[in-house]
Amino acid sequence: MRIGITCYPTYGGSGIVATELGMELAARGHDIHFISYAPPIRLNYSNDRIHFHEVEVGTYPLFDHQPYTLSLAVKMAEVASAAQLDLLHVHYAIPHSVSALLARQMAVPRRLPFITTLHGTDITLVGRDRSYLPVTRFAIEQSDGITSVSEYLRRATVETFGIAQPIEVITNFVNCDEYQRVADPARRAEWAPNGEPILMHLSNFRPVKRVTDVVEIFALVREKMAAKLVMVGEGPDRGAAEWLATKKGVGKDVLFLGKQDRIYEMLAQADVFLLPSELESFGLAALEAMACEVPVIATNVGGVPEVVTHGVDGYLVPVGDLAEAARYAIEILSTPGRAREMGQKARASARKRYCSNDIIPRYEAYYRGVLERSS
Ligand code: GMT
Repeated sequence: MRIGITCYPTYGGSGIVATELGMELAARGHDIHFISYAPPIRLNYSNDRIHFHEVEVGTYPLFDHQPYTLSLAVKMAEVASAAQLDLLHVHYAIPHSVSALLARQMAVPRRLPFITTLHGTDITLVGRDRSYLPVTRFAIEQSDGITSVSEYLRRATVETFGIAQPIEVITNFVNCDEYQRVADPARRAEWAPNGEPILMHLSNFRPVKRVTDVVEIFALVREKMAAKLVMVGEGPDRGAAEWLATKKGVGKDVLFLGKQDRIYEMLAQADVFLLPSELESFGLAALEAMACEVPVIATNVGGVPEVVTHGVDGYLVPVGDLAEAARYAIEILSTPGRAREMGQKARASARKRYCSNDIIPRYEAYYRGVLERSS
């Protein structure tokens, strides 16, 4: 198939899922055309079936805000025609599904079906904003196919938007060959020179991630035992987290690495992964940690309970319950063999349900169904 994929190219779960999906599809022989304003962060061009088309947004003094939605629609229609795309697959409804809807109409008489994959905040936060809700609902309803990354998000979409069309749950996935526990003693020694256990967090440091909670939890752990915290990622709340680490007196035990490539190499060195988010429709970073045999302590929100099984491969706590999260971290880290045992169960669970080898064929089958229905 020839597939156009649109996503946010920046540091965020939806862009990462879209990029990994495109690369996996290319490896399976499909031609993939990414259409966005910049190359997605995890994209590599090792396969010549991968193409990138930049959306250029013209500037004009009249515009305070450039109309990206329109430029994207035009580029989608152009690429669809030039590359003879079979379908468009947009990740994150706002505004991508609106652009795809316009592109489909511009492509007439060619049929250009589009699929919208819902990722989370496009429904749970941004999509609820009344300045976006009606147009987002309209574009989702007009989609030729709708998927969501968790059962929770499917339900939330039906409740918030009253969507009547079927929504297929195709979960997020991880490449189980890349994401493995490969020890890197040199890196561990660099982060934890005295053999301290390593707690880790990975996100885009947006308010919804509650990264200051990560630091608070770590400070409680540090009251009881030696440990290090490795913070991977970048975003608006990084400064607040750094300041809090210093204020709590644990600054020298917290490393902020910023954006990183090959994050599986880092996750594989962690002993506990912390994800105390306000909300997660899925929690991709938790899954990536699990595949690397890292037990996860996360908040009991959204789709996270579909991924992490409390007491088996991690622990779930109420949002803001820092003491409970710290208690679980201390239990895991101070009980001999506990981190390894839970970590192995975490990987087993990830392998059983979320390996890309099993999930990508579900997307392929879904595409085929949409094409059959649209012909
Ligand atoms: O988490 C973010 O802030 C980014 C956001 C996105 O759309 O880029 O992530 C959402 O999509 C991810 C991939 O499907 C999910 O794993 C995240 O749980 C979801 N984030 C939220 O629901 C807050």
